[in-house]
Parts: sequence; structure tokens; C-alpha cells
Amino acid sequence: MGCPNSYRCIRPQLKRVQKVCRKPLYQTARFLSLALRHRPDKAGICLDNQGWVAIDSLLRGLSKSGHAISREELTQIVEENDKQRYAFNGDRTMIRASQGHSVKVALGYAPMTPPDLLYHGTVERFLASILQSGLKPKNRHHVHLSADRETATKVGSRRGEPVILTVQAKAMYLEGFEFFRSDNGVWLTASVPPRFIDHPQTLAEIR
Ligand code: HQG
Repeated sequence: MGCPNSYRCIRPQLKRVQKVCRKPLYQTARFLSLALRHRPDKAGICLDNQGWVAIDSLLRGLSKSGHAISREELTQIVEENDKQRYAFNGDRTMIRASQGHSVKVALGYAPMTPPDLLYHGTVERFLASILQSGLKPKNRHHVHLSADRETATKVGSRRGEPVILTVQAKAMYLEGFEFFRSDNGVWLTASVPPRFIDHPQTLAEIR
């Protein structure tokens, strides 16, 4: 069966002998984010069209790509993940990332009514472009929005001094824009036009 992703499976290339060396679990956790959201080929796995991969295949792929872990360690990574990025399916035979993909997947979340306001954390250097053309998904499938300012502040802080934009989510929804909420509570929408974005007027307000 062909791989549904835009990335080609590279299982044959992984046949070469790999050194058996255990990486710290946090490194494997980061690699898991890459494999389940952006580059499944790096772990020699294929995601189905909803982003799921069988745990057995994943553990085999992780092992062959130098990140051998046990099923228990995988469970530990999933349960201890700070943002609950990963989810098991009902019978715990499959795993996927709950959001944040750049590979083509349809996560299958049902559209939901958003709260009146949602927040987006960014940095000042993107502000002019955002206010001109709105929030764009960039490399991901959706624009990511947070239900509270605190989370948005953390998101923005990844890139520098955070600037928090307030999105008039309910007004967007009433105009027909669709919203989804991922299993780990991130609000997703295709884009946010500038007219729905309340932005800080002065640098003093930004900080
Ligand atoms: C910016 C992390 C210029 C946008 C976080 C952001 C989040 C624009 C960057 C999740 C723009 C995209 C997502 C425009 C948007 N002009 N810049 N028109 N529209 N931007 O990483 O929201 O750790 O794809 O402000 O916690 O920062 O991966 O999105 O700065 O939940 O699980 O373009 O990633 O979660 O960056 O972060 P990203 P994001 P994980």
C-alpha cells in the first residue's frame, strides 16, 4: 500500500546497520514530534490520512533510526508531554500528534463554536505583516490560537519578547469561519483576516 503522505517511505534505506546506542528520552521525545508531525520518513514510518501510525510500526521505526525505546517509555513520553501533544487511539494500538502537522493529514476534528475571544502569541517583527495580511498558517495546516493569554504568551516567547494578539473568534464564527479544537486544547482555524485582530497600539501596551 502506498504511503498517503507527501513524503516517500524510506524503509529500505533504514536497513543499513545502526549503532545500538540509547539516546536520552527527551531527545527521542523531540524526534517523535518531528516524526509524527513533519517528517515521518525520518523514522521510516507512514502516517495514515488522519495522522495515526501503529505503535508497533513506530517502535520499529524509532529503533531503526537510532531512537529505540520501549512501549512503556513511549507511554511515559505521551503522558509527561508538557502540552499533551500526542494521543493514543481507543484501544491504544495507534498514536498520533493532536495538532501542529506540516504533513498532509485530516485530523477529523468536528467544527466547534469558539469562545468570544482567542489569543495568538507572536513577536513584534511579524506584526506589520500580520496586520496587513492577517494570520496565516505558514508551514502548518492551521493558525494556532490559545484560549488564554498565558498560553499565547508562552507560544510567542518561543521567538522572543511576546506580543499577544486578541482574535474576535465569535465574530469570525458568525461570519462563517470554521474553528476546531484539538484534543490538547489548541484552537485551529484556516486564517484570520486583519479586521478580526485586536492588536496593541503602542509598544508600552505590547510589553
Ligand atoms: C507568524 C507550538 C508574518 C505567527 C506552539 C507565528 C503552538 C505571520 C509564525 C504551535 C503571519 C508561525 C504553533 C503573517 C502568522 N506574517 N508572520 N501574515 N501569520 N505569522 O510555529 O502559532 O511546541 O507555525 O505569529 O506552542 O507560533 O509545536 O505557529 O509566529 O501551539 O507543539 O508565523 O507550535 O506548539 O509559526 O505555534 P508556527 P505558532 P508545539
